[in-house]
Amino acid sequence: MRRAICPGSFDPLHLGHCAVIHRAARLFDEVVVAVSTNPNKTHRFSEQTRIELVREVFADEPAVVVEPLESGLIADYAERRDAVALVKGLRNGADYDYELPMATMNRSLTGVETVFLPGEPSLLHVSSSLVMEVAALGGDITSFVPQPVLRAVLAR
Ligand code: COD
Repeated sequence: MRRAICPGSFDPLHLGHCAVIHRAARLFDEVVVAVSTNPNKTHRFSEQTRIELVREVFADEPAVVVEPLESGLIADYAERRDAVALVKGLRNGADYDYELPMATMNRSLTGVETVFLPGEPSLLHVSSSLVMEVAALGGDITSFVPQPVLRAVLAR
């Protein structure tokens, strides 16, 4: 079984993330969506809520499992989970410049590969922070987030 890990904070999950996860699920037998919590960062949604939202959105995709990203090196986590690859979505050159050294470092640490998927062209401008800003200022975010996330954002 070829397992991949899609790591992210998903704070909250948006359609740009979803497209990457769906495509990863077609490339690998199992995709672990690993939801990270950075203790030095204030997250908008609790880890539990972020995990539940991803689970709800991918409930019909048996190849997608969702769990918290354990603290420590992501390369070690991938090795513990017996994953052959990390999957990252790329929006632009800045994402690539940021991700490339991490990908190379992770491969030299434990041999885990990183697979980059170019983001969906119509969703390259979508980020969790912009979605939340647009919503906070009264804008319509229905074309950027899945329904369960829309409900959660509007309930805040
Ligand atoms: N289209 C396509 N992809 C997108 C889009 C979009 N519109 N928006 C975001 N993405 C991608 C991101 O590029 C990322 O790959 C993924 O989706 C998740 O995004 P976020 O914003 O939820 O997650 P981040 O950026 O907060 O990242 C959290 C990680 C845990 C992935 C990150 O902190 C990380 O890689 N940490 C590694 C820690 C480590 O082991 N360090 C040592 C490295 S050598």
